[in-house]
Amino acid sequence: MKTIITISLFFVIVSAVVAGTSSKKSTFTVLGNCSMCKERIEDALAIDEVTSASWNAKTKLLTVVYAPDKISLDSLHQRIAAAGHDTERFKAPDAAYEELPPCCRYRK
Ligand SMILES: [Cu+2]
Repeated sequence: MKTIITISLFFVIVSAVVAGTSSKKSTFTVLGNCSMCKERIEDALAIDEVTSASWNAKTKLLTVVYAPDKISLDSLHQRIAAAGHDTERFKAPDAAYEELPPCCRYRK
């Protein structure tokens, strides 16, 4: 009986810990050109709510691991757009785009 209580208590604690640190992985397209873009895009997601962010200049794909209970996926898209890079959901404001160095301008 004592063992059963101990085991169930263990599972309650484990599930509480897992729930508290829930993270989600998302991959989506972000427009950009070079390694400077990579730095800018990843810097835009250098926040506590994001565990990791990695953008590939060749595939234009960004993979991000974040805490969905703390920040929405839309907010992540918006942060990137505000830095000057179009995402699948949000277009960068013209003012932000104009601030990009010439080598980073991806709109033809
Ligand atoms: Cu660039």
